[in-house]
Amino acid sequence: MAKRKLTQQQKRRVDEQIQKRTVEKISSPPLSNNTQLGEEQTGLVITSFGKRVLVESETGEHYRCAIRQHLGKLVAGDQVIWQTDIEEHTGVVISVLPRKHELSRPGFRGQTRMIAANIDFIGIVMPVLPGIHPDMIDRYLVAANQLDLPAIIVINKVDLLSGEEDWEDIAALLEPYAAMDIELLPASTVSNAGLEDLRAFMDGKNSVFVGPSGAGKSSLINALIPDLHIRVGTLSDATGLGKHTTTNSILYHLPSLDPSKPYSGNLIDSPGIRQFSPTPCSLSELESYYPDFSPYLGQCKYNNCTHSIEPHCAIKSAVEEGDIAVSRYQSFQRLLTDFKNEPEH
Ligand SMILES: Nc1nc2c(ncn2[C@@H]2O[C@H](COP(=O)(O)OP(=O)(O)OP(=O)(O)O)[C@@H](O)[C@H]2O)c(=O)[nH]1
Ligand SMILES: [Mg+2]
Ligand SMILES: [Zn+2]
Repeated sequence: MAKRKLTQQQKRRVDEQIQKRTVEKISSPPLSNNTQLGEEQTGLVITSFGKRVLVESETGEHYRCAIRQHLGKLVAGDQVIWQTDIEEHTGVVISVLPRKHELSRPGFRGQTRMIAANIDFIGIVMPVLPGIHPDMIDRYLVAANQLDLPAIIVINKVDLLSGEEDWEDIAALLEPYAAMDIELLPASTVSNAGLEDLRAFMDGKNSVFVGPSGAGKSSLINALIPDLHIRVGTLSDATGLGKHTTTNSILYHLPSLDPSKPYSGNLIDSPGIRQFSPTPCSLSELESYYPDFSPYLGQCKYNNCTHSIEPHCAIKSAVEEGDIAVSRYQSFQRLLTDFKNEPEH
């Protein structure tokens, strides 16, 4: 978008808004002193907005909670200790239980943006239109490997495929994942294809859906959980891409398949992003996250081979022979370059 100069009137309005927010921040009530707070109890973070979180109590009620300053950022899936505050349905989070897993991505100015905590399964959602992005899939797979979490690839919007030929093109892109035994699940919220399998797959797990904006993550969750009405987005006419409808990660309970239990597993909806980056790591660590490279590792001429410009490289030969997919090789090289520009954490 072309840069526009703000008119004097617009500038004044922006200044007024900033001032209003600052006044709101300063005048928001301080945390009550301890005597007014209820008993300490455990809770589950449903979502976080700014400096507050929505916490679900053990009895299933929701409380808007402030967070003790030293705790840092919380995210959907966090287990916390909290106390009720005097105002109805408010509270204060006083500590966070150690996270089993946290999925995050680099944000602005070197900060980390949390996506979800305590998950045990990642659903990478990719739409057949505008297209499957192997590069993004590979980045999420590296993150899943870093966390030692299983991942599946949900190929959404298969109702938009017009015939066998369309599917053949997609199947070719997905070939490397099938060869690595990664579960591929074609789905559609229009024809309901694959939804039963997906639901069965996630039963009893704490899952997160990740993927580009407009992939249909929120739509899938609406389709999987009856009576849920999460806002879903429109797609840009020009590009067919989504418009970043979901802005915060939000946790939903999966209704139980067993009527004696209220729910069976949780599913976190996350905001679509343009490009995901796993945590930077060393060359050898990255190699270990590419299982399709493993038969060829240790066979290059140089033992610190980056498989890019070096002669007699076994990985490059395998790519030339068609034994390693070009897309996998390219995503590996892109990650190496990204990691070089951004040192290890
Ligand atoms: N044809 C078709 N359209 C779908 C399907 N699933 C979702 N859509 C449409 O895709 C658009 C985007 O869906 P969302 O569910 O908002 O996508 P999202 O991944 O949550 O996007 P963000 O929240 O921006 O990350 C909406 O217009 C949906 O109606 C599907 O299976 N088939
Ligand atoms: Mg969404
Ligand atoms: Zn090499």
